[in-house]
Amino acid sequence: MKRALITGITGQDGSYLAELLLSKGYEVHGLIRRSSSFNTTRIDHLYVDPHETGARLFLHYGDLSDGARLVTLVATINPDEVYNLAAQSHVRVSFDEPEHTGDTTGIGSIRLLEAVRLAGVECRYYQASSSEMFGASPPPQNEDTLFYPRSPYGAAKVYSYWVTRNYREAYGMYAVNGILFNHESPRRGETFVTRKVTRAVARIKVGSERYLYMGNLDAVRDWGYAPEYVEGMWRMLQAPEPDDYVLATGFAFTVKDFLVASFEHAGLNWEDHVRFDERYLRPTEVDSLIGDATRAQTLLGWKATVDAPELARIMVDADIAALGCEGRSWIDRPVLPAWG
Ligand code: NDP
Ligand code: GDR
Repeated sequence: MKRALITGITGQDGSYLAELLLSKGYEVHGLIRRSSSFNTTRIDHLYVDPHETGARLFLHYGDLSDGARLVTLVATINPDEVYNLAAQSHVRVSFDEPEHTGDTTGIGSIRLLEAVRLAGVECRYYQASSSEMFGASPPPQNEDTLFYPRSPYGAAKVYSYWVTRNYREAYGMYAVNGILFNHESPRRGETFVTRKVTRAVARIKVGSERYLYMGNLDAVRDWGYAPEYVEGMWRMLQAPEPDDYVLATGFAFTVKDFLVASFEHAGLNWEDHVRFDERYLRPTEVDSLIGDATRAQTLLGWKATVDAPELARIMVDADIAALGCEGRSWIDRPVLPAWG
């Protein structure tokens, strides 16, 4: 049985990746942060009491800021695959907390790489790199596009990208960067733009909210569907040789396009409800990200199939369905459609 360690298992991608690896028969170990309230809602439905026979998901307290803990965990778990998904992942927040973002999203990666090296474990390592590294470089962006980050988050991800490549070259580690463009789902964090919109649409639809306050509606993004992207992560670690890959749909939509699609799907007129608030602007914006995933398609056979308008429909439907169950855990909720 293969063993995987996932940092960031309580996040959007971590939860889908854990599901995928469990379905493939892996034993899955996840790093979770100690929190004063429960932070495992996205994975509660996967959890089996470890006292029961057949449990294959195990959670361990730890933090990317604690290097010694990472060494102990990697040495004890002895994983075949390590997926480093943990990060302070919000671009706007990285301007408010630049030092913390650098420590987690940047230095955190080298702590984990060092843990793998010091523990002497033979494993394959995945680094969650980001299209935000391209920043101001014009689209379409691929693996050869110059990095020009526009936020402390983007700069921290560039650092993580290069240390991952450096450990591959310096120590012969099987270490890869997945350069993923925006990917969303009903499990997306509530303060990222797509989920903020679809959650507000649901609330406006049932009359519990009237206005949605937004920042820059002109930004162009290449939005895909998260479950397809975690499949791409796994494929990267199954390739014969380590390499870096872009995952993207190749299609461009503005924030306004996503707004319109979401409101229309719920039978609402967006102009009646959307207001501007400069608080959501960023000191430097990334204007346009459109990915070229040819390498992943050619070498991994990976291709995105869900585009932004379909994503908007999936997420609006899920948020409307979830409104009836607020305050209840994933496991108690009525069964959602397959994508839920
Ligand atoms: P989320 O913000 O949903 O999840 C982030 C995860 O990291 C959470 O599990 C969080 O724990 C954990 N985490 C944060 N700080 C620490 C820390 N100091 N130590 C340990 N764990 C920590 O992100 P996504 O799932 O959307 O993204 C996964 C990764 O992929 C991130 O690295 C992100 O930057 C990157 N990425 C995401 C893209 C996207 O469109 N979603 C695109 C490209 C890259 P907790 O639940 O306790 O907060
Ligand atoms: P992004 O995602 O910055 O691309 O990073 P986000 O959804 O936060 O913003 C996308 C675009 O929407 C504009 N925008 C707003 N954004 C937010 N959050 N809230 C608003 O009210 C709002 N109004 C307009 C933003 O200015 C931006 O242009 C995501 C994260 O998941 C990163 O971790 C990941 O690396 C990148 O995607 C690829």
